Amino acid sequence: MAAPSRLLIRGGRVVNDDFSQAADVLVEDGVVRALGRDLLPPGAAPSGLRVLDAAGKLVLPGGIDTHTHLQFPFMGSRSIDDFHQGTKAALAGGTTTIIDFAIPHKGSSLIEAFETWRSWADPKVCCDYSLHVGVTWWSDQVKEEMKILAQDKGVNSFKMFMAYKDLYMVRDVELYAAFSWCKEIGAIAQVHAENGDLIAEGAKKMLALGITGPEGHELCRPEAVEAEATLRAITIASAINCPLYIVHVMSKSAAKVIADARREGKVVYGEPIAACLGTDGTHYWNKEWHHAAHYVMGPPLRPDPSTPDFLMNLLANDDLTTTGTDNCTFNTCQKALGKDDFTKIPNGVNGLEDRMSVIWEKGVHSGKMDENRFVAVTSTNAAKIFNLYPRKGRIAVGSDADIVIWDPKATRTISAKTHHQAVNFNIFEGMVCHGVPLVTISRGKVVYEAGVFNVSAGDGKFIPRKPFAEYIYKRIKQRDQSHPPPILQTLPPQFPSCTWSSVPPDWLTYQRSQS
Ligand code: URQ
Ligand code: ZN
Ligand code: ZN
Repeated sequence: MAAPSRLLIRGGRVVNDDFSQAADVLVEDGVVRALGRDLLPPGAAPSGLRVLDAAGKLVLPGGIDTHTHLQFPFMGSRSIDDFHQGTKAALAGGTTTIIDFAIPHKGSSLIEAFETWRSWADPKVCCDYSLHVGVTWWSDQVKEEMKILAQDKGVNSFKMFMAYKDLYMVRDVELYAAFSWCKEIGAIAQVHAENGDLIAEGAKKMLALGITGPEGHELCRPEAVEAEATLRAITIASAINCPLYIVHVMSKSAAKVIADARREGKVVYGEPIAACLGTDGTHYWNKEWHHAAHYVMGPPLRPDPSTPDFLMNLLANDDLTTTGTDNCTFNTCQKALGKDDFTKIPNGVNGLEDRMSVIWEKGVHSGKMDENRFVAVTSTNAAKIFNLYPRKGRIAVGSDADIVIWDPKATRTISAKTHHQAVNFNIFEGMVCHGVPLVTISRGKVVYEAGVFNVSAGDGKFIPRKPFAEYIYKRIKQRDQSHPPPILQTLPPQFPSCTWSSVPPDWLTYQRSQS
């Protein structure tokens, strides 16, 4: 029997980031057609219309996971959750859009990487997806390809790595050039903020001391290594008035740097992930090697047990803005690549299926944030920053019908024994969470209901994102007009009429020669 093309979600409380209302939601041809009380007269049952009872439940915009790595070739392996099973698990957890990363090796084409990831994802995704692209080296070719990706391929976010020395890491002068170019093409600059040189030296020191276990992973890159790079990235970006997005904010120190910058008026966003909001780095000292190894990711989870609570408080008060998962999962046998040397443990943890429930439990059920803030941090803010709004991130007439019927009172116990992800470990094992998705709807189709999937590989679509997201660039453009970035104010005389991006990177050398 053909699935009904129309849905009526009746009797629920519709929750958007700005307000909640008792309302029915009428869905047709994949989009929200109407929102209001008693949309269907009692007793009426038009053909082709399926009625979903949401009485006593919440009706939320589908979650947007801003940070995943499905079937990612990394550290001598490939992450075990692929674009099929990983996106099914996302739907089971109430996430209806993911943003993954196409990451080229140093010296190789960004566009080729983008096309490769598209070829992996398009035939397999069960939910909608988009792609950030990594900038792992710098040249005129990289500049040209970023412009093409932004103008023609629907990429408006580029991630620069300050860590992974010799693999992905770029230097400050390249960050400076890449940030400048992101601004020129209307993209948002993302950074992995850790000092890669200090990590390399720290790792050598740990191994020389005979510390080869997972605890060495955190010991070699303490919070200060993350906080220093966070401040450095913010300093470079704000000197040129480029919007900045710090991915996987894992520590109190880095979060404080971001909070201070935002309070100074800088355009910077911080993305904590489910892992650091729900658990901590004390697991690195677990006596079971495999248990400790499954928490290894970069930046590491922090052993300070007050970290999740602290980060959730900053997320609740808008010092931190979005949430992702950095889902990059490896089975125990894959993690064992590093059994004698922690630097060889493939980095990455799970979170894709559990993000929404973990944040509801630790954020809303705890009383730190309300339901509207929950929607903001799990969906709407990401949609606005990455220029998906209001197609995604809101329940409104004309928006995609990406909707979750959410039971705020029900609980579920997280376990690798019952999760839908491929990975054989769950960093939230045993956690009891209030906040359970009962029904997930993806572009108007009921794809997950009462634990049963109704979705096929390839049902998800790639969602292109245009540059110059208004949410960001309205402010940036106004700032450029009303008070240009400090670095432009002190431009040397021979650059009288240059535009920002034509300032050559060696201008820094010039400045030094003048001082
Ligand atoms: O750094 C990242 O975000 C990628 C390479 C995944 N690995 C990780 O541990 N975060
Ligand atoms: Zn990273
Ligand atoms: Zn990542």
